[in-house]
Amino acid sequence: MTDTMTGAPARNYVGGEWRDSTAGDTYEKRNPWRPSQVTGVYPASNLEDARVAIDAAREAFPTWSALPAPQRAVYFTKAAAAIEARAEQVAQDMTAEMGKPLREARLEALRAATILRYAAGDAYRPIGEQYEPSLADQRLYTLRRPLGVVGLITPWNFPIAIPVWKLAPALIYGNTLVLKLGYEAPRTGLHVAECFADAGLPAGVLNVLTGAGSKVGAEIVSNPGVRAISFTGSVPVGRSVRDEATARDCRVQLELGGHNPLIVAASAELDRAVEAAYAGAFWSAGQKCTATRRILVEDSVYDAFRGKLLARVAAGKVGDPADPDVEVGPVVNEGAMDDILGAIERARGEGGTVLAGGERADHDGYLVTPTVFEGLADDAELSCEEVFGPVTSLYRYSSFDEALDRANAVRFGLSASIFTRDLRETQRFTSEVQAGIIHVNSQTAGADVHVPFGGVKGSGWGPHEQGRAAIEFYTETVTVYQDAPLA
Ligand code: UN1
Repeated sequence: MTDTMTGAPARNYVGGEWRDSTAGDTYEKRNPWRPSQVTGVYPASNLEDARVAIDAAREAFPTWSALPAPQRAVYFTKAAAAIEARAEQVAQDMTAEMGKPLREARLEALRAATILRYAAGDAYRPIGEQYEPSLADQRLYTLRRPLGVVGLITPWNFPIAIPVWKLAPALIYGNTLVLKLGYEAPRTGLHVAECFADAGLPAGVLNVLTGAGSKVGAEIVSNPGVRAISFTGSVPVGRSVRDEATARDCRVQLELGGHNPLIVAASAELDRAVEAAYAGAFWSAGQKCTATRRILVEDSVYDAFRGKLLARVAAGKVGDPADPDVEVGPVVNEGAMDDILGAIERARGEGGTVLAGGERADHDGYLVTPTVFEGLADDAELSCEEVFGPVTSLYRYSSFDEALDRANAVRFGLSASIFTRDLRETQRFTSEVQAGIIHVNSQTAGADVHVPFGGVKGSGWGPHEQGRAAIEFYTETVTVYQDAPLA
């Protein structure tokens, strides 16, 4: 096994050891901005690797779950400090392996440390409720207990924030786990394993595997030792994980796609709305499930907004994601680029007009230029299906009711945003828009670490993630009737 660009081990972390895949298979990861550059060679883990990792987690569970939570938290604060100390390296590795612009990668690396610090605090929060007993000399209460071994299947697009926002609550409540990293961003996630290893986390509590979801994921889904699975990724894979795992009574949580609307009302602060539209649609090259896919603009300000947005796109800094000024870099790989370019072509065929972008940049990197469509019908593919790239569309509306109906007319419901100064519109939007994450006068993407995150309708399944919501998924509640002995 070779080492990564940064010299850190490129191995699985299982049972407290750095291990190659049992079969010795590897895969090469390349830089999406410089496809000839190999950023690392990683274990192509298989079913057996997943089995060994699950067994290690099972073995570690009794001791870890018996440890008082405040003692578990000590590892979190140490790991958080370790991530902060190497945040710049994490960010640079993230940029090199999956193309997220460095300015966003830096924030994400620090976000991971903040999540760990928040979760450490959960060690001191209640894990049950006390009730009035119906009988004398009785104590009646609930307790939240860990589940056992949990499986985390994570994507490449937030390669440190999402693994950490799943593993932090899982571990603080006393579970042990197997974490499958996104195929396209193994190095970034391995930093987390190294930071916990440096913190002295007991062996087997956290097991981290690289490789393809079709192998590692399949074992996590079918292995009876795994009590719960949290998955973030595509709709078809998520559904098959859910269907297979729930059939064996495994608990499942899914975070899937979105088709997130941004409404710009006549009273909006247009310049702020333009900034939010640009950031929401194009940062991380639109590869966020919270990205802005549709921009609905009220008639009277449509032309003004359109002009300002196109000027902002023209002024945007697009190119090498390692340049800290660059706002939009490449998409993750060639296949993703081809899919996006294919969707753009189909949208043209459906009568859409490209106002900006719409093509591959003149560079070896997999860069699709920030693309704005106009004139697409509400039932066009781009108006309702998630195309995971820097592509958004403008729509004109004439009444608030119409905007809300059209915003809601997709199968997804992850995030939604409105720019308005009108309190009635704000109140109706927050009550009626079908989305789990609602923004007023801010962009559709982004997630604070201490509040719930998750969608409604086709965007998710099971309890939401993060903040106090996470306890729902990673614990089970038992009710205790505790009667005192008679003598
Ligand atoms: C964010 O908007 O900062 O995969 C987080 C995704 C989401 C996370 C979005 N699950 O894009």
